[in-house]
Amino acid sequence: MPFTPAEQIWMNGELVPWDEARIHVLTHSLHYGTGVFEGVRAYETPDGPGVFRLTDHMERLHQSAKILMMELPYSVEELVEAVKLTVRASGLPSCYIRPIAYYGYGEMGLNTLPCEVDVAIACWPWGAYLGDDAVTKGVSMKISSWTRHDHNTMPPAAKTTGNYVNSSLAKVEALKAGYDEAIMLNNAGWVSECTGENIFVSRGGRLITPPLVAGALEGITADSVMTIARDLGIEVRADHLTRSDLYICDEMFVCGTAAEVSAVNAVDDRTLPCPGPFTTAIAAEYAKAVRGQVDRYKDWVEHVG
Ligand code: PPE
Repeated sequence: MPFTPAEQIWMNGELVPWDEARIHVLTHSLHYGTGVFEGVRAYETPDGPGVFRLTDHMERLHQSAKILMMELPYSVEELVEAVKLTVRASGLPSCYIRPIAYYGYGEMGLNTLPCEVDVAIACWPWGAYLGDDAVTKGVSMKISSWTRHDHNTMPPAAKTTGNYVNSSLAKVEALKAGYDEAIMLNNAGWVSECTGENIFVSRGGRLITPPLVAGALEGITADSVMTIARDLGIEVRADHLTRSDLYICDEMFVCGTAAEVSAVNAVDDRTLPCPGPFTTAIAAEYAKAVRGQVDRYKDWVEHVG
């Protein structure tokens, strides 16, 4: 990831120089994948950087921690303030923000209950996640040979670091095979999500996205997209999708904080119309909403002050 770092990273309540934000090699979560994290974006606005749905992201971090029985040492409000401080201190007009909570140094073994919880927040400029052409030309997808983990193995509702082994396996497989991104099916064969995005398809004039029971993360971007779509007069519903539904859909897009709204031009080499009309309209409205340019969505943007 070639990036220009911010000067400082927030660690356990203090801003420390970027190069000094280090952890011990026996950090518990490094060994067992037991960290929880978020991905958030701040956008440039006339009133300074605005963080998109920051409180919702910090609430989800708390929910991930709760599923893991991890006690976060900071409240949602304190984390919101810490993110704002980190972005302000970076001086960056826009950036990607990575809050992470993890079991630190001092204990080993699978019992996490005695472990100290450390929290860090970093930010850096991060461009188009699936490539600069993702909105206009679209990206290609491969149905992964890897199955999405399910609710009784690695709960998808918890954004744990360990969950992303599954995503990395699928992502690397797709890239090595010449595709841009992977789609994962769950154990029952239903479409769940991509390695780092939720999925939407259009068929018969309405948008369909897999339900959370299919193993998708409850995406904050997906929630914003559903609101935007409905406000644009587009019907949206959650329903199970098969891989064939993806091959024959009228259009498809994926969305996430990092990927924003990215069009899909093919699934397993079956070409799709791209970008479709819903994708174009929703991507344009989303791009305005995150920058505080749409009155009805102004509350989604939390300025860093
Ligand atoms: N599913 C997965 C598996 C996922 O990782 C993300 C976000 C989403 C759906 C969309 O969630 P939301 O951001 O709330 O709309 N993926 C994050 C991590 C990307 C990374 O490479 O790291 C992100 O987009 O920040």
